[in-house]
Amino acid sequence: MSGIIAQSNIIVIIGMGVTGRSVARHLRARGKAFVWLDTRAAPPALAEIQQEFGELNFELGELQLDTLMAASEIILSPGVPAATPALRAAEQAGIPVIGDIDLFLREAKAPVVAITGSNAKSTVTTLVGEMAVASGRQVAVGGNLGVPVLELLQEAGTDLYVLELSSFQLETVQRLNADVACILNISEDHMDRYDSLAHYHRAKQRVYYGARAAVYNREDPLTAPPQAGGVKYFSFGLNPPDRHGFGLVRDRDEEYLAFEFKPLIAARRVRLAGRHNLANALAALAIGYAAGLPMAAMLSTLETFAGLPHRCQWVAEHEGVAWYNDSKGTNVGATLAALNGLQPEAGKIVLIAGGVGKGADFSPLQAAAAGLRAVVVIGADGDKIARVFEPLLPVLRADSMAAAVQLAGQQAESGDRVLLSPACASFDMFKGFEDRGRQFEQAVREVIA
Ligand code: UMA
Ligand code: ADP
Repeated sequence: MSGIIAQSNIIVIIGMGVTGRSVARHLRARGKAFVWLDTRAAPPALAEIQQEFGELNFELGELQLDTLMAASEIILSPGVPAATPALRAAEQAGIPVIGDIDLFLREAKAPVVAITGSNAKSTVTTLVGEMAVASGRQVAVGGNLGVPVLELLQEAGTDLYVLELSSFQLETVQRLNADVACILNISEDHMDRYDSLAHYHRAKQRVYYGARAAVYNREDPLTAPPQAGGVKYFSFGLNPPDRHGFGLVRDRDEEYLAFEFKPLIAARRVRLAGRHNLANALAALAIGYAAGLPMAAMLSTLETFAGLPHRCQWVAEHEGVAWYNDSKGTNVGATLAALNGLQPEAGKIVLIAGGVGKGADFSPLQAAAAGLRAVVVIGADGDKIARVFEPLLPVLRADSMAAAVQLAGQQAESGDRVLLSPACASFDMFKGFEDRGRQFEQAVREVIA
């Protein structure tokens, strides 16, 4: 009898990445027993994990239904799809499949601001966090941008959580009940995991479930929240605002960020560069306003926040050519935003793109061709991007970042900009987007030396 009770209390953790480790620490601190699974035969962190956790009950490789069926609860890492057949079977048999976000919500004592979208999540999440700090709040910032949410519970005295959530994390959330929830934008991404844009969109929409206030992008209908009684709605967009809206207005020759037609701050005083970042600034204002942050502190943050590295970051200028690192541009929508954000004159940008395309359709990139002088492609899906531009522009192929930067430098003329914005993930050639961005910056330094 006692054996049966012990078995039914065992929690299964799936994934030995950053999330899985935070879940294991969380459960261990609460004296809970767990079995730890990873679908890979040799997860890269296994040795470190064994050192940290000592004797471990773990299984590697294909998920075994018997193990899943013995669990009281399965805590799934975001990198493993909930649609995996063994997980589906366990769920259908009544075993809850949840993620680290649900575990976090069980213990979080402060209001949660939840931000998702295909692009600009990290920028807006960090900016809202900075606005909260400037407002004197005890804010904890984390989620998909790096610090797993369970680690945030250790920060004593927190009175506001600001979380970046990915569609993968939202898949397992039942009801988020955020104080403020926002979808920034939706464009195709992760098409190797979702069978359609509609499927991806459904995962993103879960951010609004149970929210007290919803913030959405007026110019992107897919971000619109479901209409529910009692929910407060706020919008943002680069067009003039309406009621409960943040947007841009013009007064004489000056453009302003505005709330309901009331100018708040001149656009040129926003430190972030590029029009796409004005949309991000407006989104952060709307989210902060919905969360009750004071306007003055939010506006002064916009004057000082310079953005995150690897997002349209200026790297150097040499012989009239400016070099930009947008390594975080990992899908087509991001690269289009970066190209438009730099407001190119015709034919004055050399683009470096390519990597792991995640099943994307690259043809929308053609819309930016007029602004480009040449394209240098790299990586596994570089050829797919080459085919989009080849009839229109010079396209060159490179097999390393150093070679790509060399070729781009040869193509660029004084007054041009060279932009690394790959529209792809990086794992074919680099450890991640940061590694890709650093290698780009290093290669630029060598080329201009
Ligand atoms: N994996 C397996 N089998 C397993 C477990 C993982 O093959 O059993 C693979 C996954 O397919 C993936 C990798 O291992 O390729 C890591 O997966 P994970 O779920 O263990 O990831 P974590 O290390 O826990 O990191 C996750 C987020 N990663 C993913 O969702 C893939 C991190 O976002 C996030 O910072 C972290 O949790 C903390 O919340 C990264 C990311 O790429 C930056 N996110 C995607 C994006 O932004 O587009 C969604
Ligand atoms: P995420 O966390 O969603 O990946 P980031 O803030 O890291 O978002 O930005 C990723 C990339 O998205 C940037 O490098 C840029 O190319 C692009 N981007 C930034 N702002 C926007 C926007 N408002 N709309 C579309 N793309 C954007």
